[in-house]
Amino acid sequence: MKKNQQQDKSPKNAKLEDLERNREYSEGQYNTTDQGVRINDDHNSLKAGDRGPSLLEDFIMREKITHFDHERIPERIVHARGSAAHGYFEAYGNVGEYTKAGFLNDTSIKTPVFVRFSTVAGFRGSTDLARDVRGFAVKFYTQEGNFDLVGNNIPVFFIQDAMKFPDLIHAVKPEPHNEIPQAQSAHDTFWDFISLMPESMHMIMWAMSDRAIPRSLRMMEGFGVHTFRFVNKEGKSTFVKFHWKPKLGTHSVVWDEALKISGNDPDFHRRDLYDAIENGDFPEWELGVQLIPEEDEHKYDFDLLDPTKLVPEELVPVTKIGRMVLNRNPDNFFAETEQVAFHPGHVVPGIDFTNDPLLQGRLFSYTDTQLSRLGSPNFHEIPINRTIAPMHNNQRDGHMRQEINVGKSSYSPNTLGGGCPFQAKMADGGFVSHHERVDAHKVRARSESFSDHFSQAALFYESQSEVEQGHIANALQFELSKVETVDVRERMLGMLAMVNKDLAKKVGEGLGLKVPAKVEKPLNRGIGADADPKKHEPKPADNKYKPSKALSMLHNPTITDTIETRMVAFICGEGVSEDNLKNLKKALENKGAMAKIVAPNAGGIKTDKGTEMKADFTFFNSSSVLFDAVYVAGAKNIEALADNNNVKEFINNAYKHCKVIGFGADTKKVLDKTMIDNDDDAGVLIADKKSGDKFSDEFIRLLGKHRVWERESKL
Ligand code: HDD
Repeated sequence: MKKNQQQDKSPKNAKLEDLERNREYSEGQYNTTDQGVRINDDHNSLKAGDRGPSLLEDFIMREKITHFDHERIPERIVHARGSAAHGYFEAYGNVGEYTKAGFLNDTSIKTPVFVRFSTVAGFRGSTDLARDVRGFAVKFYTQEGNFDLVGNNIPVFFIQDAMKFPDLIHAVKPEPHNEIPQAQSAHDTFWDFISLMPESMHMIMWAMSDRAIPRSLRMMEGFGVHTFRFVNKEGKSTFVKFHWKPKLGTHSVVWDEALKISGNDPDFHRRDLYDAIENGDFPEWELGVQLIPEEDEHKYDFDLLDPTKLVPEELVPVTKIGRMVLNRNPDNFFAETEQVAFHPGHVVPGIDFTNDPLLQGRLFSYTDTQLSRLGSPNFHEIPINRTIAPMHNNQRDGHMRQEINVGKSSYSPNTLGGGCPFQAKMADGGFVSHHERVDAHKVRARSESFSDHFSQAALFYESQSEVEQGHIANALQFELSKVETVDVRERMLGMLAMVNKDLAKKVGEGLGLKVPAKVEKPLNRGIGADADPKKHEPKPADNKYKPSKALSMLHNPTITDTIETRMVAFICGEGVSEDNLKNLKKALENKGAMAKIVAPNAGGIKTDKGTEMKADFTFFNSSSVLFDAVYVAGAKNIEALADNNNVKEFINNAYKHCKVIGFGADTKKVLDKTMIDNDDDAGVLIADKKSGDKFSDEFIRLLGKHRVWERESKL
């Protein structure tokens, strides 16, 4: 059995079983052509003499090269860079009153899932640590058909109407004349567009926060973004917002670290997810919902249909309704991660749409894009996309059709096929769209109820801790400093001032610009030809919301102190004291963290007691940005270790990035050569022979806090 197959600990996963019929195992097999003919040599082409021309009749060479020539398909227009995993979802069975969806009610089923995380703007080969929104797309293979929850790690979006999506993406993608910059929003066209789109301001606060540089895909929240509907057996609908809450907490890196990770390991997030699953550290999330009765649709001072708004958790709490575990890596990146096709319009009975104009446009876009990306309307037959529910209809033919439909009728009504396939009544599980009454004129206009663009932006900013607010200001300074057009920078300062004057001032200082006294008008661009501009002029944020703890990663009440799966670099030289090593290593491992030996060279080291230790990393091929904390375990020649420039840089970076740094007994000489100038510095721990468990306990406590933020103001 292959290792991957052992990863799936759930007793039965119907989707993995379904995929088995397409898996190909070459072990112990002959190499053949695509036609199954055994090949005796595919190293040499067939030639007229060993120095002569190649022969056209060489079907083996022709086939091999032709296939190679056509290996690539278009990458996704957005979310091109992604990583995915298989797993399962288990319902808690507490939402029957609101939805009839079987997979959310039947607690005896483990519904298979395939989850793809992504960045938005970068190309397929771009770095994982780009400052960007992360896609969080979940395909549930339910017994009633596929349900796709195609969300992000941020609960709101840049724009209110899908019609603006091509403009947004054209603005953020590399500029068309020189295709620069890759996977970055820090350039003129993006900020030109944003500075003219007040509706984007709430999302901008999130996108400039540390949420856009996660520590791990396993440590991100996920959101369905739009308001959807639950529909129960009686046909009663309830508005619903979906949330994913990670078991490991929500954590991020800092910007300087993100830049350095991009150089050290552009696959940092992909590797982290893959390795965690290989190691049996299966990432887990709880699915939560905010439920809003239909009668309360107009109760709030924001519109539930506006995707630039969230429903504060203080107003409507999140109820946990199930959990998702990812426990198996894909066998083949292309076949699974690349070919998976998500669609917000893939819903099952019990879940329905609302009139959110962003959602409505998405319902068109996702099938359409697969037609050019995957090449045919038969993309649903690709193994990773096909449902595990029975599938019968009168759709026929098309490129690469796999299904062999038997019988002579492919139309309805028919008598020749016995009237099959039948229409399913609601009682038989047929999908019936929610009977919403719609009575209106056709207009091209934005609803007036969508026009408060700044209050929730202010709510987000003001809910952050001081540290997080500082990071938002720094991010905006960085991004806008890369914008060459001064007018755009100024327009952005005006827009930020509508959110929070202090923030605008701080950003302005970094840019050497004063916040303009007057905001450039109009602020009601894009409201639509049929709308009345007077009713759409947005006002500055009016602080009508109370700060919300749930919006801050540092204040979040669900924050956890776990150190599970955290990586600690143990800096060790030849002859390192085994006593220095083993206590902390054992204590960390007992709590589920990992100690990684970073040694002078790849050959490893011998301890003072002669034990040979394998090097996981070297001073030369790694950097502290790849770890959560650093422990200087020592070396026999402590002076040489202290004088090693790579070691100094390793520690200095960990210090700058507010990580816990521990020094083992007799290693203080190393500290003295670093930028740490005060031994009592927060998060710098120095052991002596008597420290014992106290040192490990404190190290673990601080690691559980993720970062030592007190240090940042000093830096
Ligand atoms: Fe989208 C992909 C999430 C608005 C058009 N989108 C895509 C993916 C995610 C999202 C996670 C990657 C799926 C995967 O892993 O394959 N998109 C969102 C969210 C949005 C959103 C949370 C707002 C709430 N998207 C949006 C709009 C449009 C699109 C308004 C078009 C009008 N999105 C697409 C697309 C993509 C896509 C072009 C590219 C690849 C694909 O669909 O399959 O159709």
